[in-house]
Amino acid sequence: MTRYGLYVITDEKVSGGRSHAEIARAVAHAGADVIQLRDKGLSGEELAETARQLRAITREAGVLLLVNDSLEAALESGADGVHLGQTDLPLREARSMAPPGFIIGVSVGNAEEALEAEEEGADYVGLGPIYPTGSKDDAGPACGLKALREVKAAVGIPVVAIGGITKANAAETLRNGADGLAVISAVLAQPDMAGAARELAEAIAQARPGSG
Ligand code: TZP
Ligand code: MG
Repeated sequence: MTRYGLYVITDEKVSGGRSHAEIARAVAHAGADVIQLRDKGLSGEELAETARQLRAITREAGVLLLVNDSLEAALESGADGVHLGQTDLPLREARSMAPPGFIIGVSVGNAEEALEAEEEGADYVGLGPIYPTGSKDDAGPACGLKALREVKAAVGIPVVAIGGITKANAAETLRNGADGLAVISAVLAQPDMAGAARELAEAIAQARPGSG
């Protein structure tokens, strides 16, 4: 099964201007299992071009590349998959346009949405914000660990937790059902992004010994 362990989302504002490619280069060999390219300010062509750069970096490192929002940019760049929100392209439509094995993740806010995503063919769900976050203006209130346990109990596909995750709460988040931890500021807001990624990857490995 795909391993979502440490899932790093790129954001050039939170990184203090360091580019998507710089972020990817820093974390690709520092324990990231997945890199998601996320930039709501780029045009479709700019997003596809940036995704192509990240494809080269992630392929060489053996890291999964997902593109946020845009199935087109994901397909054009040869990314491993796409991450869709509740208001993006409907999952069934995306699935019908994607090649076999293409990963589709969906953001959910509760168990009901998670179940629906699973039934429609999502490969994983992203649940959040688990904790308060400053990295997404419209993230809404934190849903907490109870919602994480409920989502984990509702679906059989992997659950990626997002929002306010740090090395301090990583173990607790995994204990409450997360299969992967998606982070922005815990890695990108640090001067040493590679070091921060390594510390998080280590926290994840320690919290689930033997889980590969
Ligand atoms: N979706 C829900 S919370 C969030 C996104 C993209 C932001 C997560 O950023 P951080 O800095 O890891 O809290
Ligand atoms: Mg989206």
